[in-house]
Amino acid sequence: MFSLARSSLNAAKRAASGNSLKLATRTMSSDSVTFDLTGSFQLHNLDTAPNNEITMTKEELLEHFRLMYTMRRMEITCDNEYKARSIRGFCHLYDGQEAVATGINAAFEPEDSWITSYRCHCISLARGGNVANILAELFGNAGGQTKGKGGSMHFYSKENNFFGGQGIVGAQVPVGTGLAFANKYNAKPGEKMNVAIACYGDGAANQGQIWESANMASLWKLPMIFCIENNHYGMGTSIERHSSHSDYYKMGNHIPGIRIDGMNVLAVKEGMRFVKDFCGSGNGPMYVEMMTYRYHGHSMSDPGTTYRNREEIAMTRSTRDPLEFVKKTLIDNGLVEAEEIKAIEKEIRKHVQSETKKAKEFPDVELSQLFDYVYAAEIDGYKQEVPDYIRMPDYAKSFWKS
Ligand SMILES: Cc1ncc(C[n+]2csc(CCOP(=O)(O)OP(=O)(O)O)c2C)c(N)n1
Ligand SMILES: [Mg+2]
Repeated sequence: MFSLARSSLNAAKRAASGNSLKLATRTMSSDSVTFDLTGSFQLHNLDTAPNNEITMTKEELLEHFRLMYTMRRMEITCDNEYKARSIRGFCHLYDGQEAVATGINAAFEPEDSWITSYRCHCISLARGGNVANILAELFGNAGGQTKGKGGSMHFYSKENNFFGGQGIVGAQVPVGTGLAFANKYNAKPGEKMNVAIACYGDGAANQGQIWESANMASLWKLPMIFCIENNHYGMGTSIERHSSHSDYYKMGNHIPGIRIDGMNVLAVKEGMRFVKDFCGSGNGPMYVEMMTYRYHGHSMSDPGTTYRNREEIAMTRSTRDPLEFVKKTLIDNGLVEAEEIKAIEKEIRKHVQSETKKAKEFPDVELSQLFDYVYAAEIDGYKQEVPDYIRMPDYAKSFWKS
C-alpha cells in the first residue's frame, strides 16, 4: 500500500511539473500578448524545435477558454446524468485533459484526420460536434452524433475528419496510420500533406500494434502523429507499475519525439503547430507525449481513488488546472476583468443546460431503423446487411431472420 501511495505521489509530481499556473509575459501590444514557453517542451532526436514563445490575441485566448469550459461543463453533466441513470454503459470522461484537445485543434486544419480512444466526447466537440448531439448519443436517442447507436465510446464524424472513438485499447493507432497513408496518397505533389493523429493513453503505449504501425509509418514517411495522452494511469494502474520506462516521447526510438506540457493550451498549440509542420512536410512520423491528468476515475464505474490519493487530485487541480491557467493568463495580463470571465462561465453553463434539455427531447431510435448506418447502406448493388440473429437482453425478445 505504502509503495503504491509513493508511486502515486511521484506521478502527481510529474503531472505538476513544467510551468506553474502563471505564464511569463514577454511583450504586450494593445491587442496581443507574447508568452514565454520556456520549459514546456522536451525533445528527442530532433534538430529543430517549436518556438519558445507564442503571440495570442485576447479573442484567441477567449475562444480557447470557451471551448475548454464547455468541455468541462459537458463532462460534469455526463457525470450527473450517469448517476441519474439517464446514461448507461461505458462512459469515460476527459475533464483535466481539455487543453490537449483544444491545443491540437487550434494547430490543425479541418482537413487533418483525427482518431482517438473511448475518451472521445471532448475531441468530438473540438472537431465541430455540438453538445446536444454528443449528449443525445450518450442518452442513446435518434439525435445522437452516431444516431444513438454508438454511445459514449463511438463518436464519429466523417465531415469533420473525426474517425472516432474506439473501445478497443490501441485499435485507433493502426487505423490512424492508414489515415496518414491516405493523406500522403491523396496529397498533390510538392504541396504540404494533411496529417493524421491517433491519440492513445500511456496504458496503450506498449502495445505491439503500435510498434508495428510506427515501423510502417517511419518506413513510408507517413504524416502520422503518435500522440500519447499521458494522464499517468491506465485502468487503475500507475505508469510506474505498467511501463518499464516512462519517457513516452522517446518510445519511437529513431522516430523523433516531443514531450509537451499538456496542461498549458498555449504550449500544446505551439508544439502541435511545429509537429504538424514537420510531419506534413514529408519528414515522416513523430511521437508526441502530452503530460496531462484525468480528474475522474478511469470510467464512471471507477471512483478513481483506490490507486491514487485524493491529495494528488486536489494538488493537480489547485496547481495545474488547464482552465484556471487560461483564466489567470487572461486576467493577469489585463486582457479581461474577472467579471467578464464570470459572465462567460454563466452563459456557457446555461448553454450546456439548454443543450442537455434539447438532447433529451430527441425521439428514441425507431426499431425499424435500428440497423441503418450500422453497416454500409449499399455496396456494389447489395442491400445493407442485417445479421441473422440479434440477442436482446431478454432472450425471449431476441430476433431471428425469418
Ligand atoms: C485490447 C483491450 N484491452 C483491455 C481493455 C480494457 N481497458 C480499457 S481502457 C484500459 C486502460 C487504458 O489506459 P490508457 O491507455 O492509459 O488510457 P486512459 O484510459 O488513461 O485514457 C483498459 C485496460 C480494452 N478496452 N481493450
Ligand atoms: Mg492513461
